[in-house]
Amino acid sequence: GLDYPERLNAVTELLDRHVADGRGERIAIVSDHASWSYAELAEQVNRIANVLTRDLGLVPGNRVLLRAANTPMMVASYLAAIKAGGVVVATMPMLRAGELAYPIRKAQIALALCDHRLVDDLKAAQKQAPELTRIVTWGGGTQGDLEALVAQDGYELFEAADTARDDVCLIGFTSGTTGEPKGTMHFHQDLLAICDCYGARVLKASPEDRFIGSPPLAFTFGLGGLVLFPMRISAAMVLPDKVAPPDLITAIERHKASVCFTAPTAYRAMLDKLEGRDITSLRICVSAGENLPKATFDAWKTATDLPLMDGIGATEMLHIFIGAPREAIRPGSTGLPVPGYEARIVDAEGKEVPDGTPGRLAVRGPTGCRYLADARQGKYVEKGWNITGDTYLRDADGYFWYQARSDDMIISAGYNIAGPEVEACLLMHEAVAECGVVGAPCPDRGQIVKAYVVLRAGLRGDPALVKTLQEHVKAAIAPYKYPRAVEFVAALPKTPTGKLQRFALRQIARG
Ligand code: 3SK
Repeated sequence: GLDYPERLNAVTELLDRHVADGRGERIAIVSDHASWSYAELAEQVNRIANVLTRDLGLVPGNRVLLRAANTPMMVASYLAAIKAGGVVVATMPMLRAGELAYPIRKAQIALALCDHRLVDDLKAAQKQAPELTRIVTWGGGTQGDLEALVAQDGYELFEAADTARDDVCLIGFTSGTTGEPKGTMHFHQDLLAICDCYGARVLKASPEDRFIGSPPLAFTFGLGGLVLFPMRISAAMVLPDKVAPPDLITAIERHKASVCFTAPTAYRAMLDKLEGRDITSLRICVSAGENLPKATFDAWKTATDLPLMDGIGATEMLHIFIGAPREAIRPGSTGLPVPGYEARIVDAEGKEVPDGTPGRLAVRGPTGCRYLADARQGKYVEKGWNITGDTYLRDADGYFWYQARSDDMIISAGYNIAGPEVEACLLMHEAVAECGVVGAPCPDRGQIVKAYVVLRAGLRGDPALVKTLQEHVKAAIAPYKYPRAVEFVAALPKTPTGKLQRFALRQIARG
């Protein structure tokens, strides 16, 4: 069962227990530059926790923004904030000032730890979010940076904050669809529960495994797959500098990684580059973040003899809640509810529909779902059931089969991109009179962001203007959101009241 003690700090269980029980010499983190044992990681965590509490005034319950790529310092900072009783808000490295301001304001974050290479956008965000009063950087060799602070005498030991199992320890922000992002709150016990449900019952990795993958730790898919699952079993996490394919292949080869967490797009991209490479160290490949087409499953199986373990998770639930252990995979299906979770298919009124009927996927389990001060709680969570944005059907054997996205979210190469956000950005360009942004099918990325643009009178669309608009988006919001396709049109489909009909645009985009 999952009956964790009432007083629980997740970091004690995930990290300090290994050191206390004699596993301190095991490798915890391998990067391209260094390797840290569990004992070394535990000490670094203690040092940062001391800085947070003694130098930066953190008290339990305070939120801490983290901004970095997947590096050992990011992992240590994440664990330190939680060990000190703080609440982590990790942000995607690619987010720009405007996108960073929202979580800072919403979660009332006063303190940030940041890789020095990413600090400019965070400083710029302070103008819109004055709540953020202190940024401490690392890696820049500047006075007062984190490395200098952690080196202080007497900082090597730190007693974990006496937190309760249901104290919040992280807030994961979803990418908003039509509205603003939602902050999903997770407890200390949730960090263990995903390991003891999905990790232990579906993934079934071993302490000798070396975990690698591409999702940022700010996306809880990455946090679980690259940090929490290996830590629970004292396995190693591999955090190379470059994880986008084909670099991921090089990193797997170099570090002899055996468990990989990434999105179908990355598996497809790796397939094209496997010739002459040796990735035989791999034994478990998890695919999530977007729908896994059967063709991708088949191609990966043919090329590597490994089945892709498909899964669907949600920031709301922290991690994967439907998937199948290797021996029970049915190619093309996402799988079965992860032990500990329940899933069902409901109609528009929330009533369960018969097997074989498509409907909205609803899920309930030990790790979800509480939004941070959000009236949408009532819309998306009913009697503990989280209503997802995906349309699925369940077959007579209880397997779940993906049908489509139910809302306006575009999922491209594993990234969730809200069409309305890209529209808002395009509309800021002087050439654009109106626009609609939807997902268009793409064999490699699942979907791409496609913009239909009505230009201002007198202007003509040409490839140079396409490029200009793309650059405009890349400069204003996270670059992965830019429209890879732009089509100039005379008018957009509208309702009689003048509202954009995105479903009609989606049909056009599907061709
Ligand atoms: O399937 C997803 O998109 C997901 C979201 C959050 C955490 C984990 C996963 C797999």
